[in-house]
Amino acid sequence: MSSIIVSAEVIVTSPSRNFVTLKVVTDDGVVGWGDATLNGRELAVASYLRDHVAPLLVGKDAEQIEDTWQYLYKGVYWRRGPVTMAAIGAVDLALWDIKGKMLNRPVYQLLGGAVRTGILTYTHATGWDIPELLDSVDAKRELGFRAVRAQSGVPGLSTVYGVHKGEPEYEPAGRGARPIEEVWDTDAYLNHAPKVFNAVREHVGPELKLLHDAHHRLTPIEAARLGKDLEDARLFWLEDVTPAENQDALKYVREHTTTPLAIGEVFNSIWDCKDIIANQLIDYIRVCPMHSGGISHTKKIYSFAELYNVKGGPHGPSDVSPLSISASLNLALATPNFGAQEFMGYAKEVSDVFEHSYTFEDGYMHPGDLPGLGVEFNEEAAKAYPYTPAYLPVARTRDGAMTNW
Ligand code: KDG
Ligand code: MG
Repeated sequence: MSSIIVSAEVIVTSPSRNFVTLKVVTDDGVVGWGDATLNGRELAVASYLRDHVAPLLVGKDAEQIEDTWQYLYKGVYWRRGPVTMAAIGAVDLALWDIKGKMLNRPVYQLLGGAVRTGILTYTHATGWDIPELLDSVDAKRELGFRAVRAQSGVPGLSTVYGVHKGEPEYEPAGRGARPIEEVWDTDAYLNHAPKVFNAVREHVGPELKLLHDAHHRLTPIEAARLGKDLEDARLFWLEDVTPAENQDALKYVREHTTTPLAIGEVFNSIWDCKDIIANQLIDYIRVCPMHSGGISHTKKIYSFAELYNVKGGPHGPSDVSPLSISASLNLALATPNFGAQEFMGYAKEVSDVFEHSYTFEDGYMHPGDLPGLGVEFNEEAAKAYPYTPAYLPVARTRDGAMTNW
């Protein structure tokens, strides 16, 4: 069987939100799909792939996944960064999809086979006030989730990351030519969050795994205080307590709290997280396989993390496509040091365009047993949803200064 790449095409579509998809075809007609969605900067990755990567792929052997990875990483000279690594990630996903289809095996079998029967999965609960949040947590438990991320409104703020505005699923990116501006108040948040989590823990009892995302907004000492104040609620993890670029910041947080820490959804490579892993400053590494160079590179990050008792806890927002979710699940199923997969779910139109084989049952996801990644992109259905500009919000403190959203 021959596997020479004859075409690589980029498709941007917007079934409820924007997704960038890479289609790679071999001379034997095997089609591999990769996700390349970078929320709010979709067209940058689309151009990178279309203008600079696709022409290099044509003529290469699709079976040489690692060599292609090295070619695109080392060959670019300008290494790393979200755009480059998402583009390499998309190629990597497509090539694993092709290899699985050629060998008639799901990707997790090619990664060493399953080490567990299912993947613990958490989803999001949101509420403007505590009663609304408790209802939302109950609704997620009724769906079967054993792990739930809770985000609540903050008194005095009219918008808060993670709290929805009426739509069934939380979607922060707003369609339009400019990002919306939000106001943020750290003191109000820090005063309120412990009350929220004490109420949630009291309501759900000891077993439900609870998570929370501080979304990069705190200084190290504020983060340490939050970690301490949430200890009674026994979180599964507290996420992104400080901005991720400063890996040393977590040293101060770690010294003050036993609340488990997770970070890394904005990391793109092992170089971004090697120190916090080796210094055991986190418990879960949040890299999304597509954003961090694909299955091939994320597997290396997980293996490195295994040495230090750090587990995978990948980013799985609705702003990466089901192809990324499936890649993540295939890798998770074959990874011994794995914690939990994030899964927000999608609007109905997304499933029309991305036909997927992964399943959720009783708190656990499974990638399914179709050959490859188990997700087929429906090109006809996608045509009904043209790209629409959309941006993540930006945030300012009460005095008008820009802050982290
Ligand atoms: O595009 C940005 C979102 O993916 C991010 O805000 C979601 O923090 C997030 C999470 O943990 O899902
Ligand atoms: Mg997050």
